[in-house]
Amino acid sequence: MNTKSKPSILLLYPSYFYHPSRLERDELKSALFLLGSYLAKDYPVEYADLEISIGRPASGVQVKRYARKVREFLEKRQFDILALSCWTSLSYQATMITAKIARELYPDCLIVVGGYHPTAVPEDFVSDDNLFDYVIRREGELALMDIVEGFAVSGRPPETKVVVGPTLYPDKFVSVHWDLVDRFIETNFPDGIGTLCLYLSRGCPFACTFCMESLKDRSWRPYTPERAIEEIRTAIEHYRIQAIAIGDACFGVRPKWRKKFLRRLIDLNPSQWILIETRPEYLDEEDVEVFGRLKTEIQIGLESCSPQMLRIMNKTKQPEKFLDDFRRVSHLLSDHGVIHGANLIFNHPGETQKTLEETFAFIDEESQRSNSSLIWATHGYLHFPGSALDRNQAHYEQEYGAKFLSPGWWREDDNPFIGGRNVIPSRDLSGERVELWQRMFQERDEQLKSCLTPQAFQLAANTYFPSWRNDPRYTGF
Ligand code: B12
Ligand code: SF4
Repeated sequence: MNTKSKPSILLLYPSYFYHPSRLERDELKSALFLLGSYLAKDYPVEYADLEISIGRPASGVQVKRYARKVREFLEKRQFDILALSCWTSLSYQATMITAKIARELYPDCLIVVGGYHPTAVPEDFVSDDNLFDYVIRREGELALMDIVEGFAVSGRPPETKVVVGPTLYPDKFVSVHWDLVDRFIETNFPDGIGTLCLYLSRGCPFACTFCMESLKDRSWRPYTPERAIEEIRTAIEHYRIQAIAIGDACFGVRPKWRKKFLRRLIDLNPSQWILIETRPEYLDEEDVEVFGRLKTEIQIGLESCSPQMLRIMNKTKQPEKFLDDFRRVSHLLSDHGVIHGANLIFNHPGETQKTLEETFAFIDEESQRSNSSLIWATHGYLHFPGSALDRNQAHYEQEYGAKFLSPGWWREDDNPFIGGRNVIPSRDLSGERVELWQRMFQERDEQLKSCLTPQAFQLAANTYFPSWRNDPRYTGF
């Protein structure tokens, strides 16, 4: 039995492998420092992020070097509980390597894992050698606190326990405990943080087929608008930050909440950029006017402009209205000079040439407008275990001829970004035609550039389209 009544916890994000280097690193892993903030009021906690301190290995040799560095890192630490965040399935390889090294070095320590991947596939962490002591599904705060509190009495359980973390309600939401990350930031980001992601609410009432969010509690649970503003204010005061991203799964679901929050945001008048991702039906003219008065960038999870695909994705039951709402909001945002992105997922199972043509017809119509602030952000479909689509794979295979060519891709030693995308969306888009959407998008390069305002063009070149930096209209970062 362990005698420690105040066990120390090492909260660790293990990194992920083969991540495309053009994508920026998240300087602070918000879910992890929220978990840490919850525990730090009662227990000694260290926050660590190996993506930042070691890096993202991108070859077999680099993975070996990564493992060596993890060992050196862990050898220098003292902790009773190692809490690993396998936040996305893409971190599975790094999580397993880190857990194995920790177990070798510290056979008696408690190893806990949580995040979206353990929520979806808990059995990936259950093995005969009981490498992990606890696998926490869904939200982690209450479950982890329970484990930490029980550690003195229970020590390591005889075999791996899978625990469903209870939902955290707003009366238990904690504020960021900045002491937890102060040293980390000073060491790794002496010039300040580019973007800090804050969560002002939890839960999303929707259940899109490709998204993992619906595996957690779907009830929408916000801070009060007053407290939400307080979180932003403290973050801004605490660090030199260029942008605050509101990372909510579904921002501003209740109009009354949204209005109050946005009015208070105007009063706060932050000089930093405020980045918000939401759905088109959750924005109206009044909201857009507020955005126009602040430095805001809005991301809209549109996913497709084909009504049929929106239905297949379960994005909405009324796709025509959804697209109309988007068009209306996008025009308002452009009229107020607010830069906004529309996120699109191409090649979701069920995609065909016809649905691609529908999407591009919509894009063509929108790019007829001049002085637009709308940037199209495109992504190829990435297949995540545990999503509704994954659970109903057979339906997509039979109905559309979809093929999932790398089952269990996250467990392989190869590049998970390739394995996860190794999906044939339909009988119509197999073979070389899998890349049809990229060709169709590329053909529109000039038209997509020329409809933008100079500001939107610069931002698009800096963030999404590196090749646009060779364009004479580009003036630099
Ligand atoms: C905000 C967000 C981001 C932000 C993250 C900002 C930041 N600095 O942390 C940004 C935009 C940068 C981002 C990036 C990416 N994201 Co993202 N993101 C989200 C989003 C929208 C919201 C997450 C949320 O609600 N968090 C609120 C907090 C409170 O909840 P939480 O994160 O789930 O954390 C709780 C639990 O997971 C658990 N937990 C987490 N870690 C641990 C560890 C332990 C020990 C324990 C006990 C518990 C535990 O406890 C936490 C607190 O309750 C989700 C979902 C969505 N709607 O799209 C996707 C989502 C998480 N993202 C996803 C992906 C794939 C990515 C990227 C890989 C995209 C890419 N191609 O680059 C990157 C990876 C970034 C990284 N470093 O790992 C996927 C993950 C799917 C999967 N199974 O892997 C999601 C689920 C979207 C989807 N497709 O379904 N993302
Ligand atoms: S994609 Fe957005 S709207 Fe759909 S379930 Fe996920 S968080 Fe909710």
